[in-house]
Amino acid sequence: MNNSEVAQVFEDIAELLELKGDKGFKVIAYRRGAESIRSQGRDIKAIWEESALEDIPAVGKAIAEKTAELLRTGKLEYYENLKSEIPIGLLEVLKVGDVGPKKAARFWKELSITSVNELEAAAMKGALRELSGMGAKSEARILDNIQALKRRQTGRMSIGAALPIAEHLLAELRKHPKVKAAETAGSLRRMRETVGDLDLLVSTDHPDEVMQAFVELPIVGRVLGRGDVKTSVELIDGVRVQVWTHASERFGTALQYATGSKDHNVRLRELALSKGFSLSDQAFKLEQGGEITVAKESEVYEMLGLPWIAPEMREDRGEIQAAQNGELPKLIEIRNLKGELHAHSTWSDGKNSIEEMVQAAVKQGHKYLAITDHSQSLGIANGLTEKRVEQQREEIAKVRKTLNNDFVLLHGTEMEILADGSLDFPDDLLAQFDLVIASLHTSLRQPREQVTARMINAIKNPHVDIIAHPSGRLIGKREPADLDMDQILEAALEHGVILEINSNPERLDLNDIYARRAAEMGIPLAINTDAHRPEHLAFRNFGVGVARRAWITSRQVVNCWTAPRIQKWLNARG
Ligand code: DGT
Ligand code: CA
Ligand code: ZN
Repeated sequence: MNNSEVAQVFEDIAELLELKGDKGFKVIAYRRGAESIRSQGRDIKAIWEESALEDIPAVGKAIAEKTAELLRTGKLEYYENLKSEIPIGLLEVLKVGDVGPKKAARFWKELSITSVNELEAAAMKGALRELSGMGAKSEARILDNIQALKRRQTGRMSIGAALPIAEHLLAELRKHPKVKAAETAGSLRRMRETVGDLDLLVSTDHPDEVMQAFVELPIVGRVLGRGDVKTSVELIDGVRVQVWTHASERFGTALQYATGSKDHNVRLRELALSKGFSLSDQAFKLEQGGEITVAKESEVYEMLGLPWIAPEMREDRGEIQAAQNGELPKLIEIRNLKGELHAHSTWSDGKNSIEEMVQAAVKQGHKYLAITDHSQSLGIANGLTEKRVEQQREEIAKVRKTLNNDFVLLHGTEMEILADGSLDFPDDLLAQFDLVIASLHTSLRQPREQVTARMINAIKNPHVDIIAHPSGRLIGKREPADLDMDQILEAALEHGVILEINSNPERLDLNDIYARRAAEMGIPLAINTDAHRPEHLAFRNFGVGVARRAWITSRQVVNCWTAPRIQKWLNARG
């Protein structure tokens, strides 16, 4: 073990003791000792061999003995004992901003939280605000801090976290009198599921003034680099941002370049060269000298004899060839969506009543909404028993009476596919729902054959209409189930089952790759938000992003159907 590994053990001990409620000199002693060992200019092992551990400042008899035990055996009994008393995952929880040992210990004792993921899940469910001394605000802050921690650890953030930050920065930039236009570029504009850094593009004739104003924004933590065209900063919560400035007459090439992807750009530059241009973020340079600047991005493609290609398609997945052949699909847009087919209410783990969810859907401009609460075996989500399904049907009937003729409320269920492959409700009950979603929430780690067979069994049931979030992944948190997707897609096609693109930015499931394959095969897709509260209905933006990355048109998405068409389709399935 080297100095820093030994020091880490003592730092852990200090934190574990604090979690136990110890806050006296012992905690301080371990911290000081750790710090001192870490900053020794000499190898701790050499000092130990000289029997001189106690000469190290802040290292007394107790720490010296423990250090010796660590160096001799690679282990420390005292440390192992502490770890068996206190879940080690709580040390990660302590890395979340605003969470000290006292709070972490309460989360553990009162809510059985032993890891950052469990803390996040509890915060999302609104469970933290129920603790005394906590509220909705401190709960939201903890969620933000968890995001920041994950960014520090993985270097990438979810698009759901990135987009609001980018929108805030764009709004600030657009307020500046010298800014003519400001747009997002990079992976965010392409709607990738995770984003490394934010790229923002500004059109201005006064780059210095604009950059100066930008780096002075209170949200900017430090400046990493400042150039003529590009400034890189780190925001106070660790998010990295690049701002590029260009004169408006060069904005077209600049936006195209900064949007990427790198691979798409490489292809485009090759195409330009074959036509006698060299293409950069600044201009088209001509072989015989001189340059052509373009203000609009579409003109970049026009110069190369291509129609404009949507940013979501720019991944070098055949889009340039499709553009050359005049075969670009007319991608789905948010305004094409007419309804929501997956939403929860307080009947299971949603936060709002059926009525409130209906109002929210109407406000989104939807023409229909399916309430699809969980089924009985999902106890943690307060799943509905057969009896409660009947009661819910009565409430749905009541709410329907209050609705205008042009809005349709569907009574659905999100039914568990159980670990043994059977379904959570019997067929005669399923037949009484307007819409049946089947999904996996448990035993996702089963071997491939087993978990695939479970899913296929659900697909084969004639009452099942939609498979929700097929892989079960949570981005950066839980790996997808090991499904044999070839088999799943074949089965969905054969049985006419709809596959969902779940729009929650934590899920985005199907992902762009499988969504594209499914659509190409002719499997109908749904873009659903899985809303557990009204604000979640806005997640459809991300689901549409996935669909566009999957080259999907409105004709392939059932949420673009009218309510009567959906109803007719559902009735025909029984
Ligand atoms: P990210 O940030 O990792 O999520 O991914 P991007 O795509 O935003 O990539 P980033 O931030 O490294 O660069 C922004 C854009 O700049 C990228 O989409 C295309 C362009 N770019 C960066 N490096 C190169 C390069 O070496 N060649 C070309 N042609 N374009 C580049
Ligand atoms: Ca980027
Ligand atoms: Zn759901």
